[in-house]
Amino acid sequence: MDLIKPIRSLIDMDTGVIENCDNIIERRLSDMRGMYADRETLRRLILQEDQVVYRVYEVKIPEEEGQLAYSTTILYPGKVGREYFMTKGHFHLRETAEIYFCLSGQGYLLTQNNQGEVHLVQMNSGVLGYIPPGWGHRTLNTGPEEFVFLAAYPADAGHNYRVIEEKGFAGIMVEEKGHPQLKSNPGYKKS
Ligand code: PAN
Ligand code: ZN
Repeated sequence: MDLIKPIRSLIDMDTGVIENCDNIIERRLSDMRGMYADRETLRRLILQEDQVVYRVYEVKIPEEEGQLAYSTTILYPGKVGREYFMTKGHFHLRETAEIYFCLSGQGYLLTQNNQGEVHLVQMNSGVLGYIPPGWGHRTLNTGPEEFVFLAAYPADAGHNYRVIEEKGFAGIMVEEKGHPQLKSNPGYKKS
């Protein structure tokens, strides 16, 4: 294992910005093609303005056993049709757990296991969501402000985006009469 020195990370609880982070990932609407049921609205929104849906601030930690990686995610408010702005979502390559700790805003942690069983965790400031090994995960911003959370996971967990890109999530979150509702995804491809 690399012997690295202890690290001090200063995180702004409102904006999620990690001072002196090593990397910022930016995902725009055009990175979310195929992930929303309302494809036509997504296409129109991309043409209008290819908005940033979320940013991830990362601190560089060696991707090896024993190390703990962490990052913040800032998920902006918005919708594509009736579906809320969300992260792409992924499974980890190794069956490892992860925690999400909400710093500000409100949203949901949507998880799914290999049998297609879906579980929702409602998130607001102070809520910690525990993702057990084997559960795919994505987050959704259902509030009017930025939804900000800290994630921590084994640094050698690896990320698999392909399963969700190809099959989708079994559940989708849509606005109905002003409230978020979990619905089954008509486009979900069971294996
Ligand atoms: C998180 C996510 C982050 C962005 O740090 O990577 O919220 O979501 P996507 O990776 O699905 O685009 C995490 O779960 N890391 O393992
Ligand atoms: Zn993860």
